[in-house]
Formats: sequence, C-alpha cells, structure tokens
Amino acid sequence: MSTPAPAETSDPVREHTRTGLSKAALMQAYIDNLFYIQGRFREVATPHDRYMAAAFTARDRLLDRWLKSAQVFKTTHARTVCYLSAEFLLGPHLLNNLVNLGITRASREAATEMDLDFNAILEEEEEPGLGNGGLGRLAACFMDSLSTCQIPAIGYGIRYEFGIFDQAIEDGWQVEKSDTWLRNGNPWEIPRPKIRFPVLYGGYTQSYQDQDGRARTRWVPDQEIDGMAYDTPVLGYGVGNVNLLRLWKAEASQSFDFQAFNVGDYYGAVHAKIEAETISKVLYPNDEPEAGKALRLKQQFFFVSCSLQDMIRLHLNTVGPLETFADKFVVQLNDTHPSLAVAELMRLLMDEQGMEWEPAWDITRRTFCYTNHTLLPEALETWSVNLFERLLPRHLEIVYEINRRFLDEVRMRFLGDESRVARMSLIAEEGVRRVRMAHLAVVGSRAVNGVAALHSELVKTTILKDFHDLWPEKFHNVTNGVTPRRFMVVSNPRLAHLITEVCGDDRWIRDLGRLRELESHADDPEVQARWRQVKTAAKQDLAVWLRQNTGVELNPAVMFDVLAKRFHEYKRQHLSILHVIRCYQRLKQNPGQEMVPRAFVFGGKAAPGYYLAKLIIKLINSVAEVINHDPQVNGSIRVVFMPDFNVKNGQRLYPAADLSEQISLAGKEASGTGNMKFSMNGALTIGTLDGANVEIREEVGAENFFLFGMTVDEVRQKQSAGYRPWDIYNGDPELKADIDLISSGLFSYGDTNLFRPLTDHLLHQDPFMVLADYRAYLDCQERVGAVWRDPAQWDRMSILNVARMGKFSSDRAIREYAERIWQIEPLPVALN
Ligand code: NBY
Repeated sequence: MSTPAPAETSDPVREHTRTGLSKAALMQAYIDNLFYIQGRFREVATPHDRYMAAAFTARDRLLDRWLKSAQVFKTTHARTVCYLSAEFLLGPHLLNNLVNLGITRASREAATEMDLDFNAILEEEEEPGLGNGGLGRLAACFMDSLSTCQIPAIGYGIRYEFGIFDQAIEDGWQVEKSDTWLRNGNPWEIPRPKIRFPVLYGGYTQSYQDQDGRARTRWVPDQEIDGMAYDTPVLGYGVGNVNLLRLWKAEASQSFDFQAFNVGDYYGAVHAKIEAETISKVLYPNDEPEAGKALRLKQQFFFVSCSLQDMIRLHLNTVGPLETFADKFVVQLNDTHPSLAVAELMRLLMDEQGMEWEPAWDITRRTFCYTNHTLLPEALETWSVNLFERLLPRHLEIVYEINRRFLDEVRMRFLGDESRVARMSLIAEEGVRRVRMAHLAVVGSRAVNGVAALHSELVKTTILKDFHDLWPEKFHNVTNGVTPRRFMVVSNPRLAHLITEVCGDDRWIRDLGRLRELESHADDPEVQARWRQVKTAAKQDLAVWLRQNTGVELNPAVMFDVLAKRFHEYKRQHLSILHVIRCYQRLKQNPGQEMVPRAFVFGGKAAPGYYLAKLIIKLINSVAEVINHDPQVNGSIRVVFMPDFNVKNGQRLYPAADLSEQISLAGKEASGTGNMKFSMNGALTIGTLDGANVEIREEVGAENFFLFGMTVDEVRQKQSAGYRPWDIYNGDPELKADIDLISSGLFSYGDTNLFRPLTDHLLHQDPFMVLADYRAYLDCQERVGAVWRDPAQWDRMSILNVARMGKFSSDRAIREYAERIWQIEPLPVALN
C-alpha cells in the first residue's frame, strides 16, 4: 500500500510536520522545506525561496489527501469525468490551496510569528497562464467545483512551456512579452516520467487481414513523439476529495531517438528532439481559431491521444474489458479543440484493440459530450482536408466513414433533402474542402450544451439547427458559473468576512444560495456603511497598484467603472471609449456642470495578430493621456489601462469595481463569466441582453440592473432592413462630435490617420452595431449616474446583487452537468 509516511511513521514530530494543520506544524514544515528542498538558511533566503517553502508546505498537505482520494476512487471503481480542454487558466495556487485546506489564518499567523510578510510571499507566485480567457478560466473553475462537489474527475490538457503572453503597454500600444512561468520551477506539479504515451503523425495507411481473416487497417506514421504526464493535485473546499489535473508535455520519442543514435545521426537525433518539443512549447494566444496552423492541429491531437491512451490504460488496469469503457468514463469536450478524440477513440478501439466498427462506435457515442462556447460563424473551427490528411491520414478515413454512415441516417430521415445533407456533412465542400469540427463533436457525442440559456437556444435555432431537428433530445443548457472560493474568498477577504458575519456563518462558501441571507440587511444603514468601507478599501488597494504600475492616480471616492475582458470588436470596448469621450466633451463645453466623477478602468489582452483590437487599446491609452493631463477636467474623469489582465490582476480588479461593463452586441457573447465575478463582488452591471447577463438580471431583479441596447430580435431586424451606420452618425450630433474628435487627431498628436481604420470601419461597416446602441448606452449611463448620487440606494442594490448571485456558483453548474449530462454521483472522501 502506498499510504504516505505519516500514518506509518513512529515519529510524531515528523508526522505533524508533513500533514499537521496547526500553526506550530506549519512553522516547522516551512523551516524544513526551506532547508531540505530549497537548500537555504532563513538568513539568506530570497523572496522566491520563501514562496517555494510555503508552496511545498501546502503541497504536502494536498498529497496526503490526494493519495486517500486515489485509493477510494480505485477501490470503488468510481465513474470518472474526464474534462478535456486545450486550456486551463488556473491562476496562482498558493492562497487558493490554503483556503481550501482551511488554514489561511494559521498560515498567516505562522508567517507573522516567523517575521515573514505573508502577502509578499503570495505576490511572489507566477501564475500558470495556460489559457486565453473565459474558456480556459471556466475549465479551472470547474476543476475547483468538481473536487468541492466530490465528483471523481481528471482534467486533461497541455503543459505549455509558454502560456499566454505577458502584456506590456509601450507608447500606448500592446507589446507582447513571452511568459516564462516555468523558469523558477513549478512546485505544484509532480512529473510522472513513467506515464508516457507515443503519439503518431503523418505517413499513410495500409489494409491487411488479421489472423482471423478480417479486413483491418494499419497506420504507418512517419513521426512519433512521446507525451509525458505532469500531475497537479486539485483539492476541493473543506473536503477530502482531491482530483487530478494531468497535463502532457511533448518529448522526443525514446524509441525514435535510439534509432537515430544507432545509425550515427547524432545531429538528426537532437533535431528530432527539438522538433518534438515544439508541440507543447506555446499556447496559441488567439481566442478564435487561426486558419491552417499545422502545429495547432498537432497540439490538439497530441493531448487528445495521450489522454485517451491513459484512460484506456486505467480502465484495463482497474475495471477490465473495454466494453464497459463508457460506464467508467464520461468525457466532456471543452469546445471543439479536443474533438479529434471522437476519431482517435475509434482508431484506438479498432486498430489497437481489435474491435469492430459498431461496438466501437457505440462506446464512442456513449462516452463523449460536447460544450459549445461560440455562435460567431467565423469562430467555428474547421481544418482543411489537405492538412488533416497530411497529419492524420487514418483519422481522415475514420471521419469519412463516420460521415458516410451519418449522412445515410440524415437521408433516411429527410428524404430528398440534399441541401440539408450538404449543410450537415462533416465535410464542407464549398471552396477548399474542410472538416467541420463542431459537426464531428455533435455526431460523436450523446449530449451537446451551450453555456447560458440564451446561447443554448440560439445554438438550437441557428448554428446547429439541423442537428437539433434530427436529435432534439441531445441538446441541453448548462449556464456557466464561477468559483466563489477564488473570486470571493481568495480575492476579496474583507467582503467574505463581512458576509460571514452578516449571514452568521460561512456555509455560503460551499452553498452560495445562502447569500440570500443578506437580502434582509440590504437597507440596514450599519451594514451599508460597512459594505461601503469594504468596497472603498478594495478601491484603495487597486489605486495603489495602479499608481505603482501605471503612474495614474485614482481617487477611491469616485465611481470605478470597469471594463475588463479580452479585446474583441463584438465585446465593444470602443462603445465604452465613445462614452468616455462624450463625458470629456460635455465637461469641456460646460466646465461648471455637475457630473458624477468616474474612474474608467480598462483591462484585457488582444490577440497579437488582431489589428483592430490592438488599435482600440491604443485609442484607450491615447484618450487617457489627453484626459488625465487636462487641468480643466480636474480629476472628474480619469482613464487608466491596467496592463496584463490575467487571473492575478483580475483578483485585484473585481473587488474594486462599482460598475461592471458587459456591453457586447446581443447574440454574440455566449455567456461571459466576468459578469458573474464582478457582480459577486458587489458591482452593479450595465449590460445588454446577451449571454448570462439575461439570467443575472433575472436573478438580481430588473430594478437592480442597468439594461440597455437592442435585443437579439431587434439586431436581426435592423440587419435585415439594411444597417447604415453612416446615417446614425449623421443623425446624432453628439455621436458625430465624438467620432470627429477621434478623427481630428486630438488623441494622436495631430495624426489624423492613426485611428482611421477604426473610425472608417465604424462609419461604413460597424458589424457589431456600436453606433446603433450608442444613444441607448449614453442614456443608461445617465441613469447609473443618478443612482450613484444616492449612496443608500446604490449600496442597497449592491448588497442585493451579491445576495442573489447563488445561481452563478460553478458548484451549481457542475451539479447540473453531473445530474443531467454525466449521470455521476458524488463520492465523498473522508477528511480523516
Ligand atoms: O467562453 C468564451 C466565450 O466567449 C464566453 O462568452 C464564455 O463565457 C466562455 C466560457 O464559456 N470563449 C472563449 O474564451 N474562447 C477562447 O478562449 C478560445 C480560445 C482558443 C480558440 C477559440 C476560442 N481557438 O480556436 O484556438
């Protein structure tokens, strides 16, 4: 038995040091780890040494629970969720693990007693940025909730050596810097050099007959690389359950390597090694697919193949025959990025395990479920048949065969409807032939879901309508959620304490519906005063950080109006900057006028190749430069761009926001999750009827939400009537003045061309209808200002927002997946 040392050791001091949760045990553990792992005395330890010693101290306590969980899962043959995702945007581990272990206070006290700066130790951690935005962060929230909800699970993904780039702002422009998160070592992962699988690419296929005379296919690849596992334990909050996040690193195949060495080709062998390692080298920094990137397809196949081989190995080792594979595992595909898994499982079952098509297909279809995250047609992933064939010839054959059988079914059901057949085919035939990954995912899955109610409806009626006609029962909604541990307890401890005090206990942390207790205190002046103090303190913290990192000073007494998310035209950061420009012009024209003072805070990264998104960042910084230095404005408006919006910086932002901007064009944002994070921290939302905004408004009440803008239907009508942004510009003098001010060169040192690509695009195309919603947005901002003038009213609304956010815990989302989609029950692991 691989029980950890403590249970068996006869040395009580040692036992205590590795697993004990008291202040004394933590102090001893820290000193031991500093000495035995970092090889340092306290006198000469660097800040990084101190962080590592603290991290190992937390990790020891996770490992103890992890082994217990593994034993329980193994002996009970537990049904297991495998969450396949190309991204896991985890954020810093240390404080989150201390919270989930329940030892934050003891750790803080231990640090104080040893004369260590606890916050400085936390700050030292470099976050693993293995994701782009919402999709990757959702996977991380789900890992936290899977463990907290006691669902046995494995997260499978890629251990990118370079995660999402670090963003710097130079002369107002975004500049990308490489993210070297592994440079100083990663104390949270455990390398598993023996858990390693070959991954094959290229070559050709052959037909042959097996011993029983059955026709079989053999794939003769021309490249083989290895995937090696790195495991990170993920502990749930206040439970003994620890799940596994298993990320794959690409390495040169050992067998390939030996071959090359044997023929004396030393340089060739080293070259092959470098080439193999590029596969997990870097995360693609796009939040939409980039066409034709062979390395990206290789990455997808790489982690999918390793993960499925690992699952088959686990199944054969524990349960037995593969016929029961779909009873043991359910595999959730996080978008189409892992959808090659459908073809790869078929290949493994048939070519490697000798199964026939029908039983293999039956298992495959019972194993997978697929989550869609986008409605934008340009963001639906496709791969050219040529590239697909060159890298994965065997999988293309399998895709063709799945398609042949599938289209027969469609023809049978919809006699004579050949245009439907063409629409539904896994292969798009117009132009260069392409494989439609979403169609592969739907055909190969037993459940398909969208990520908010509106989005799931639109999935059924637009992009996947034909599939919904065929299999209505396959379609589900599971509205996204976020983890209240990281986004409330970890990032906003003052608010968490206040809530615990007002609610009477801290059970809300695992049962977020209990926040409803706050409702009856929403009008209590004393609670309101404390609520306001908590918000102001968070704003002070943010102001200090922003001053140190950007030089811009904010007054914590003014409204913090925050827009932070990836930069994309559909998210309409430019709508917000038009409002900023409007406020500025009003002040200039009428200096004496009463205006609610605001600090506009922006944050977010743009894909490095997305020119317009980067130009919008430049515009924000240019507007900030002018406004912040205009003495006539006298501090009533300030604009600041927070560089490098990532999980760590998000945690500084959410607690400090008064107003949360969720202003995408209706029908474009699948769900949004930042909207939930802001609202949970007491920000009021100004937003459109898009994504999860709709449900947030339903929950908090229409009177506690600032709604503006066209509905999905109105957007459609306007588009089909022929949308003419130019007419709107000419019909609204204020709008015209705002755009003209940009064109005038005021924000670009007289250069009237710098922002022209943006203004021209708005005036003549405006695909996301910024101009159409401009007036409604300004009017709504007026209502925001009016409420702000009445602090008691604002505080009441803020308290009610938090009180009614229970639905948006990722625990609720995970329970819905578990019950409706995965058919899996919680399996508690005792906490000793
Ligand atoms: O997923 C986001 C949606 O835009 C957002 O509305 C939703 O709340 C969130 C979670 O469901 N999508 C997203 O973040 N997508 C990506 O980051 C992404 C990354 C890579 C690629 C495509 C999308 N890619 O094809 O490479």
